[in-house]
Amino acid sequence: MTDLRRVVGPAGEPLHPDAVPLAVAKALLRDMIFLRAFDERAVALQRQGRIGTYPPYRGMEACQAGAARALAPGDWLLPTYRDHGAAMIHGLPVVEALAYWNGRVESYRAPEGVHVFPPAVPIATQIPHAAGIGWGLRLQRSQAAVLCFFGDGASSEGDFHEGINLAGVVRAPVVFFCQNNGYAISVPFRLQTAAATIAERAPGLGVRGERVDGNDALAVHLTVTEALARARAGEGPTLIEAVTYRQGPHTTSDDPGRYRDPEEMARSGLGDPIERLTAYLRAQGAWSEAEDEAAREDARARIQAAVAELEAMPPPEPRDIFDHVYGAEPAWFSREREAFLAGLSR
Ligand SMILES: Cc1ncc(C[n+]2csc(CCOP(=O)(O)OP(=O)(O)O)c2C)c(N)n1
Ligand SMILES: [Mg+2]
Repeated sequence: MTDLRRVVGPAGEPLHPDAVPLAVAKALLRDMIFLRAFDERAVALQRQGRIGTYPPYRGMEACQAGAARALAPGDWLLPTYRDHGAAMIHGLPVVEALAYWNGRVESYRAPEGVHVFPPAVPIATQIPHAAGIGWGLRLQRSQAAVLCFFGDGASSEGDFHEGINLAGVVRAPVVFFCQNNGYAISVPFRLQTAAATIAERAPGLGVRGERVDGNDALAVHLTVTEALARARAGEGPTLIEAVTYRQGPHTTSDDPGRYRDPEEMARSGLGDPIERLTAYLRAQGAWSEAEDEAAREDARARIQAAVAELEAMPPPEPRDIFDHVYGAEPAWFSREREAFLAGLSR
């Protein structure tokens, strides 16, 4: 189970050129160009003090776009803090992704009609949630499915085993999508588990396991599309391990230079997901310089508009930090709010 499914070779060579239509491949490349531009801009905004701490997904765009583009609009996406790329592909407005990392409570819930859960910051808690959501959808005889993102670090949590095991028992229509990006903050994968892969846990949990090259957007897209189809057909969940590489720091507060060899990415043999798909399409005469420039320009304009919208928002109210903590507020909590507000006006 250590083999990686691939459609595009590490240098962009077409291994299975008929597996995904060219139009889909081009749309995925446009998505990834947008996601990379967003990530770069968000890091710059953090450095300029215009948003808060930010976790970059640089290098993981094939996972985020390839998987999220496999969803139907009515399907549910459960992202982590690093998966706002996938969330934007599934319809989260760009300004909401920025606002979240600016600490705006308004953005802690996706707008009506956007089937994206709030990002899970506690590791792996979204895995049992996904099992429960999937089970509920199955009981309702819904055609919707669930795509649950998590990292390699999450695979060591109890919630990973409990959630996937239950989903298997009730045949919940869930795709458990693990982005194995090599690290959990500074912990390398070799110290995460003595198992060679994450996918090999699947049989023990009673579900199907797949292992895919996570820097190959077409292979990711195919693998997730097939898993979603099985989920909808009542064939139960799939655990997918997408092998990728976190090119940047854990967050903008981290310095990977303290624990990681800069040559390691080259040694991984995964290459860069955008360069790979670009080379693949170029080799087939399907991606011109003009198309590349147009995709970059479109991304710049969308991001610019979102930044302008973010910065036109009125400043947050200090009292907002007390909102959404309790459904039914205990008296001491209300008193704490009053004392806090009285302190502000002194
Ligand atoms: C329950 C819990 N324990 C610890 C943490 C601290 N923490 C934040 S990110 C992280 C690493 C997660 O690694 P991984 O699952 O591989 O995701 P990645 O950051 O690589 O996307 C940890 C341990 C947390 N957020 N939640
Ligand atoms: Mg990780």
